[in-house]
Amino acid sequence: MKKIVNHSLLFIVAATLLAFGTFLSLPESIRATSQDVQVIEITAKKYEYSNSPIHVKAGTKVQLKITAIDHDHGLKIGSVPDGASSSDKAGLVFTSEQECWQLKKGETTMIEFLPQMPGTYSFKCCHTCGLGHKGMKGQIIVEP
Ligand SMILES: [Cu+2]
Repeated sequence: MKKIVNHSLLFIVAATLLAFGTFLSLPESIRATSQDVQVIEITAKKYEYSNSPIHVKAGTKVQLKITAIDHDHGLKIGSVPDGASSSDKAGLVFTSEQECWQLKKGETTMIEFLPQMPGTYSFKCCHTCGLGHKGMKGQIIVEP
């Protein structure tokens, strides 16, 4: 009789662990709520953006907060990954798309977007800021 009790206890424990394991193995996109936001803070200065390349996950909204430290700068980024045609489906969906975001010295500018398609998205400075302006670039890498 005692053996049967032990067996059923073991079964309950195993079933509980199995249920818990199933929950943990659900893809993150199902467990995560749509309220999740990836907040990324970087700086812009002559002639670089900090923390580039910036890694983000597809499917979760991004708030990119950029502070221009030493000078006015800019940021220009396309909505399609590098190598894609500009008429292709957008991989980054901006809350308020702009041709060139102006980054004012000493101010923090927030750029919000939903990364929908994995890939590399290069950006560059679009506000003439000095001799090294043309080389002021960065990358956002959207991971699956
Ligand atoms: Cu510049």
